Amino acid sequence: MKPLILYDIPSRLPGSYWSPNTSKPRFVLNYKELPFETVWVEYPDIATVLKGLGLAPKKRPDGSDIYTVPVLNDPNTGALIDESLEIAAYLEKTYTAKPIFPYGSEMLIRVFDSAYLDNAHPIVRLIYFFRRTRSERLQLPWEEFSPEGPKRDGDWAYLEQGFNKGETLRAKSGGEWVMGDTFSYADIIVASRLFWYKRVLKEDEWARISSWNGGRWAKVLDKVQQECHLA
Ligand SMILES: N[C@@H](CCC(=O)N[C@@H](CS)C(=O)NCC(=O)O)C(=O)O
Repeated sequence: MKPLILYDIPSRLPGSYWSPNTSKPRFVLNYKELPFETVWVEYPDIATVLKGLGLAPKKRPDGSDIYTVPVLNDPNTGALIDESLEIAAYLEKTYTAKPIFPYGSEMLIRVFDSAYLDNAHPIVRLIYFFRRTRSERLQLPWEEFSPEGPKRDGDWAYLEQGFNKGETLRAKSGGEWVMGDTFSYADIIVASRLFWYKRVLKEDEWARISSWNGGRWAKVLDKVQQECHLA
């Protein structure tokens, strides 16, 4: 079997990867024990590289073109896929061992993919740190993103509320995973966002998140990383 190719964004952190969207297929590839290589694409080069692969652009809400990673190329089948959820679905259909949509759960997990993040992990300004692109997109000067003081305190409170909602939901699963006793892609969705916080926030900021809900979140991330052989 030829190694699959994952397009991801590099960083200077150990191990390089950090993005929540690209870490989802990375977790799946590792969970399914599929061989793969990474092509690192710097953020400002994403459009050029993906256009070069022959991918069609998607549209931003304002109608302008956007190209996003992750993208997966499978040289064994010729498939070239973007969107983390579609990559997960492709990998599940093509490489059936170690299912990530167990018991016919693909439809439910597709709904969970956006619903959980909207509810339990609101996007907060304090994590938006891509100076140029995010400033342009949100039409906010960088200095006004999350300045220290009442504005940042409000962002933290908003984030904590989201985690509290996540904890209320989690307590209903009846087991250690989202699907009770069965690991699934839903756990990867939860972990990829936690992984992002851990990677991009300052150490004391991640410690603050880790302390919420009885110290739950660092453990959740740890368990998923272990399940995916990434710990
Ligand atoms: N819905 C997409 C979102 C992917 C996404 O937003 N990727 C970001 C990196 S984390 C990106 O490539 N952004 C390019 C840009 O904003 O120009 C997925 O799940 O794959």
